[in-house]
Amino acid sequence: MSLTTSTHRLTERIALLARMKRFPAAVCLSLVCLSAVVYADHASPYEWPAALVVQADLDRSGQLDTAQLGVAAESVGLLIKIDASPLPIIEIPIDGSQQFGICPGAAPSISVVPQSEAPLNALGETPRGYEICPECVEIVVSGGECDALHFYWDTVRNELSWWRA
Ligand SMILES: [Ca+2]
Repeated sequence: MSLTTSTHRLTERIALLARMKRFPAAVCLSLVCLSAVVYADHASPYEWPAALVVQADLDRSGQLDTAQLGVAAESVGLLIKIDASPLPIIEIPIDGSQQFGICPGAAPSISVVPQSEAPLNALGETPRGYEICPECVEIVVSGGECDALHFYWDTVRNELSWWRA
């Protein structure tokens, strides 16, 4: 199975799971963590603009982490390095019909924002392992008119997770 095919199937699986109501979003991301392929630099389909890099201490380890957005024709790739160790690239379709996707129509963007009561207000519950503290920040990936995807450090499972409104 090629890298592209493998990743594409994974993306489809994530999208399917994400469409299932009440299915915890974090489970989808766990699948990403378990199954996704880390691209070697030479095999990556993405371009990595220098403007789409942010730094923050996501896991509050005391060491800065990096989040970088790669851009391709039909998807973006989110590469997060926790304390300089890269996690598998998370493929995010540029497709407004998919729950785990961003919309076309505006350049994809990435930013760092404080964690807040936003998920509680939007979802009616606080995602697992989501904390609000002076140092708690999350990564926001957005594009077009869709609600943004928020990636945060799940302090219960000690792994990256995500939510969206
Ligand atoms: Ca860190």
